[in-house]
Amino acid sequence: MSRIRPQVGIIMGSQSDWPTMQLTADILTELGVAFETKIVSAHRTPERLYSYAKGAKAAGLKVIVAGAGGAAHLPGMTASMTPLPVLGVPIESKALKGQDSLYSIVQMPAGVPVGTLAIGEAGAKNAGLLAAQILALSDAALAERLEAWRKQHSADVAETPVRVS
Ligand code: RP5
Repeated sequence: MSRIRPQVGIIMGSQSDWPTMQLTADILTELGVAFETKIVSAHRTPERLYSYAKGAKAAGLKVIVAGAGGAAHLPGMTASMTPLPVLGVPIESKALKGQDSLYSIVQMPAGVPVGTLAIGEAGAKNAGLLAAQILALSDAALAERLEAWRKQHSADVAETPVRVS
């Protein structure tokens, strides 16, 4: 059986990040984009991070989505070791509600960019969409699927609010 080569690498600092990062995986599945998922911690598994980031381009990946919480060094450290675009998802932490994660990811020094998304679920979902949009620049079929997704997304918004109580 032939396996489709993943184009997006979804990495996260911990198993506890998966419920959030699953939303990135879900949107990529919906759009028919091949991806892989790995737990790679900047602090607990630095060697794994080094070999993943250094080998990502040669492995055929085009975009990396990195989710991390707290002292969230994973997206930035990954970006420092790969020429691929890195999208960072700040995980909503318990202590500081993800503000720590956001500030850790967004304040990169000039020269090492990380495309930082919103805290939590919205960020994870948008990271999947943004990764797909990057890939769609050189994939007409994916661009069409994205356009259809957006049309459906708009069509799903009701014009009149419904009373809930
Ligand atoms: C970070 O520490 C992870 O990205 C996670 O968001 C956070 C907490 O990790 P666990 O203690 O739940 O494994 O490295």
